[in-house]
Amino acid sequence: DVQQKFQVVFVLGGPGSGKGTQCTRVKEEFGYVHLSAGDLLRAERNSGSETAEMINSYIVEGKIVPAKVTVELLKKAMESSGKSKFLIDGFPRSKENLDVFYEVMGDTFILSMCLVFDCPEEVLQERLLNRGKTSGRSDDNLESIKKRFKTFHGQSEPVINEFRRMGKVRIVDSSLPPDVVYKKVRRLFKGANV
Ligand code: UP5
Ligand code: MG
Repeated sequence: DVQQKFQVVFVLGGPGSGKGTQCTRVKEEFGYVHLSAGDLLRAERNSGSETAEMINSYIVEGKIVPAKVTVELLKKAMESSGKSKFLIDGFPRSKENLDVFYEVMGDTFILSMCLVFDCPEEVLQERLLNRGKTSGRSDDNLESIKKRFKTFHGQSEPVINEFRRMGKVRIVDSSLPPDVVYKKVRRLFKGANV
């Protein structure tokens, strides 16, 4: 029964493309639960669990944490929320991520759409370096940023292409100011009837 399944929107796009910023607004207006895979991983790292050090080394290197770890965190967060509509931000960012998600979640979810933010790399780099002055994020430095871009092109873009073939992708230009970007985003959520 459709009613009882999780409704999932995957939110993808390059590092600094505005996934978190836009998800916050969608959450407020449309009542979704916002789950940032990166935030969940950073929280897990900070918890000092046995995987903490491993997670941190992947993040600093801009590499993708083994899917099992991320999917378990997402699954736990989805189940414990008691809610049914989710924005999954920054995931899946590799074929392995996607495969393991399907494996673990089975047919408990329906993919509503995959929202993709598109923005030139120079703009992203400037945003991230700027944020790095205050964010405290261990990957907001030029060296890590370059590695994040490389991983995005090599591993995440192929997944976006797969969603495109499935007819699930909605692309939004996120180089414009946040308010302008959100005007386009909200139209997708109104239209998608999700
Ligand atoms: N900003 C936002 N929108 C703007 C706009 N329209 N105009 C001007 N400025 C704008 O925004 C980034 C910055 O830009 C902010 O300062 C913002 O004010 C400004 P934000 O909304 O934070 O963008 P976002 O796309 O969320 O950027 P983020 O840095 O979070 O993206 P990443 O994809 O790089 O980071 P994430 O947290 O998803 O992942 C980090 C790492 O975790 C990965 O590199 C990887 O190592 C690991 N990871 C996994 O291994 N697996 C996962 O599934 C997920 C993460
Ligand atoms: Mg983010």
